[in-house]
Amino acid sequence: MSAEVKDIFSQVFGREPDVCAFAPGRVNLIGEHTDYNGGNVLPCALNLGIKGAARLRDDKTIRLYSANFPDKGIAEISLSSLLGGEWTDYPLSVIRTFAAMGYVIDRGADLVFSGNLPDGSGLSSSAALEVLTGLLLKELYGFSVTAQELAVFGQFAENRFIGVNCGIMDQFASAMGKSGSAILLDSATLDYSYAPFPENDAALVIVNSGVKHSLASSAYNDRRRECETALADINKVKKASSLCALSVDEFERYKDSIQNPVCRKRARHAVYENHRTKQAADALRNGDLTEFGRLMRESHLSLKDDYEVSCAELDFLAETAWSFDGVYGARMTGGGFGGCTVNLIKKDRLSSFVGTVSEKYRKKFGIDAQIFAVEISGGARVISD
Ligand code: GAF
Repeated sequence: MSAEVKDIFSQVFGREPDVCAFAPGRVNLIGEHTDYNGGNVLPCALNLGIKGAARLRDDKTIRLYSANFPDKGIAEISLSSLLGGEWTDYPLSVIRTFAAMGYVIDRGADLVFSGNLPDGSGLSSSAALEVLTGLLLKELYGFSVTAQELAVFGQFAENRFIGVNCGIMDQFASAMGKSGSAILLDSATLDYSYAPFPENDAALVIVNSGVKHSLASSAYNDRRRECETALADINKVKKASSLCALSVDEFERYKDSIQNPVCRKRARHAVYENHRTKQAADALRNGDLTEFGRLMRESHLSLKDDYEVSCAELDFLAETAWSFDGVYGARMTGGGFGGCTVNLIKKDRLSSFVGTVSEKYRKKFGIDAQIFAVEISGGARVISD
């Protein structure tokens, strides 16, 4: 975000915006593929994300511009259609969601976006764009909407209009993040609490593998289906509202009712990962980073072996981190099949870690990994520029 979004808006639309806002991307510390299984997640909002600026119009036209896709120019869409294409589907889906929820949008608007999340890195640029659009609409039209509702609307937009069957984690982290803290969210109830991150003791480091395998979205939906099949089988012998409503002991008792061994593995990941996530939140609150790191490693191995959403690049990055003196823990983060690893590192080992991992990764895959320490930011908010 080199130029401020307010200036970009003025350059593009020749007028000052009425409102500017920011919505962060997220990194998930632990609790992967649990949010659509009724389980817990532990993400953090990042200091990286998307800024937006908006102004009401007197007609019924929506105009959208992204500084990240300048070649696409300004998209102009009528309020009566709200159909776009490519990146514009995200903000338009959120407008459609507000309409579906009964909010009256009868005047057009100009909106500009500018983000600094690395492309295709799995740090939730889509969720940030959805939450940001929701916040801009709230401010522009004076809607009474809570931050939590912005998350729910973002997920609704993605599920209903974009067609991605994601859980609530990414939108919730973007809307509800708290500076310096991870969020422990129970996706079944939306109960949440914050767990302070020990910023004095550890650096939170993201390594972007630079790969995104094409399997990612189809495999995501496959995993959801496999978990649903596992739950249906379990329910023949034990009533459970979701896989993560089962304790580890209950799962072990009833797991043989899951007919398909692949579905059984998927369910095992969900149940154990949910358990690990609660343990990890306790470890974080107790300042036990060694235990936290152990759980991160178990999480990665479970995602690799039981859930099968890792890939050679992520495994290599995680294994390289595990063998590095000064790393508490490391794991793939997000949906998988590429994207990033998240690493918890002793602060004084950061520069040596960057050098070692870059060199080894380049040697093995011929790719320059992007490695950056991040700060944990607050959730979506109105900004001055
Ligand atoms: C993606 C989804 F959008 C989230 O809801 C979550 O399921 C995650 O993959 C896996 O934990 O980011």
